[in-house]
Amino acid sequence: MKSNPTQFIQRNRGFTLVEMLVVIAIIAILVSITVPFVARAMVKSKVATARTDMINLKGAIVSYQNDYSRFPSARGVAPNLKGGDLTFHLPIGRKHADGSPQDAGNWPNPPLTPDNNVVMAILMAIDNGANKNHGRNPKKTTYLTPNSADDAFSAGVGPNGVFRDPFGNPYVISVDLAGDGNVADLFYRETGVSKGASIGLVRNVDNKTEEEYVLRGSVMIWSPGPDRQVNSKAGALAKENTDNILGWR
Ligand SMILES: [Ca+2]
Ligand SMILES: [Ca+2]
Repeated sequence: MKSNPTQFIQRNRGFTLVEMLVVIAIIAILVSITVPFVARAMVKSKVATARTDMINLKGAIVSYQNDYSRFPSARGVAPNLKGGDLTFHLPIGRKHADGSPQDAGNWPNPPLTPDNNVVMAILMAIDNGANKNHGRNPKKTTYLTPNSADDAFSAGVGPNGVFRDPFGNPYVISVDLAGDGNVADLFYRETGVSKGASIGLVRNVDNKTEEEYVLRGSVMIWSPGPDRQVNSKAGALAKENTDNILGWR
């Protein structure tokens, strides 16, 4: 059977310029819808990873405490909270590896806190720093095996032993060094941060001299979240603190 020459020409004429433009426009619209969705999903996934890290890290600290009847800290370390508790790696007064400040509130005379690599060396049974000669973990028990990172920006334990979340924030850790069943964190204890904010903290009624907010428990772990910043002059649920990732919530 012979084919009709007119039909043949019509079937193979290709796309017109207008048809091509319509297709391109549709693809552009689909991409513009999809990209923010994918970006949000990626942030959500990183937050979930940070939460898992915090659960594992807290579990490791509690296991260490059960074995050694102390928290993983340097020998004879002084508490950096008046109530006797200890915070590691407070972002206040610190900068990220790229030089960007971690506190948008610019707290004057920020308190000094040890890096979280003290805790990590002990929990990972690494012969270094506070755990030199395995002094703080003589049984050499490995309590935690996090991923390692090649730089000071990526998720995992970096070259200097600091444990960071998927946004590049070092995990902030506070422990109930005083052993009174409440743990205070140098940032979240602050009235200006936690008063009136529903973030699972309670006023410490044992502190008669000043108002402070604490967690009932022994360990607090948190991170500044996707924006990689905190604001020491804002409430816990405001400004740069809104996206902070709180391991106890
Ligand atoms: Ca305490
Ligand atoms: Ca934040």
